[in-house]
Amino acid sequence: MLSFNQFFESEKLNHSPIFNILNDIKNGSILINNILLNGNPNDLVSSGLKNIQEENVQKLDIIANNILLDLFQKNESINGILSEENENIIQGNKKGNYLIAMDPLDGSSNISVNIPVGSIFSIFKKKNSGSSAIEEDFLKKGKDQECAVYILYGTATIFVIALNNKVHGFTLNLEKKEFYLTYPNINIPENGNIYSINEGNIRSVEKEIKQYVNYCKKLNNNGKRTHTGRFIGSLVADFHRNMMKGGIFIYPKTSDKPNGQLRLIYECNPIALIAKYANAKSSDGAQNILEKKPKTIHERTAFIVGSIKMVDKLLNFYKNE
Ligand code: AFP
Repeated sequence: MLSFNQFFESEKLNHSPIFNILNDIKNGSILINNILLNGNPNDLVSSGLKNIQEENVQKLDIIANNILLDLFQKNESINGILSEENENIIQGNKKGNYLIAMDPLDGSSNISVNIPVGSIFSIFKKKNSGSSAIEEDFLKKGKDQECAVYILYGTATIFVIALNNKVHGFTLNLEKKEFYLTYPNINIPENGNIYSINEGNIRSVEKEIKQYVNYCKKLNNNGKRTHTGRFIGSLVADFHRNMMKGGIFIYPKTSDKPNGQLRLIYECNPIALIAKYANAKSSDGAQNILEKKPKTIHERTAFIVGSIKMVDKLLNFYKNE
């Protein structure tokens, strides 16, 4: 089984700036994983602070953010960083020509109850190097991403990457402190039977979402369910399960969150790129996620992602007005 380094050697990418960035992400995730595994859960939660989206900040959110920012700011290829935890963009090396947008610890409200969390990264090129990063540099369509990564800190720790039209998964060997290629060329089944949505919101979502959820609840001729509902509340974990088994994840607009809950640039775009390279599909109900041009760096969006046939089935409800 190829190690992380051997894989990039085999792809002849081991001397590329992108490899150095991925290596930083890998090292950062190993440090975060160590804290998650060895920390006292009570020390990891609730800093008493709110982030710029007015959400409670768990202590590990801050720790994870600092670990990653520290690594990225030492990387000469990285010009600027956008993080869920920081209102403004963080400067890197003026001469670098890469930008990173990240959610350092997604699903962090789950930490105290021992449920999987994740880190999400979007990596893309800056138009012109030699100048400091500005917000405008980050307002790119998701299709312009060079590479996307998430790490799932679950029963095992898995590093999933979308690069050069392919998706690969690496599993962390804790003894060797190294990731190994365990899931080469991941393809999301074109159909599945898992639907993931927070049904607590069902009364405040668009009628098309209600129609789709009702469709998922239909029984077959033998009176058995046709679909199964699964919602962890950690995007990375919900998406990963659906990617491996076939399914759809939906976080729609709700009446109290008219733009949806999830952030376009550093949550939805990287997951959408991974979905695309694994032959799946994403949308906000009206538009492909990867075609959306963000207007602000912390913009939210409705998010539908998963097996092609399931996403198409849902989108058909929008077409049949
Ligand atoms: P936290 O990072 O605050 O736990 O939020 C997680 C998340 O951004 C995403 O991972 C989940 O899919 C979604 O929010 C869950 O939101 P609801 O609690 O509204 O269902």
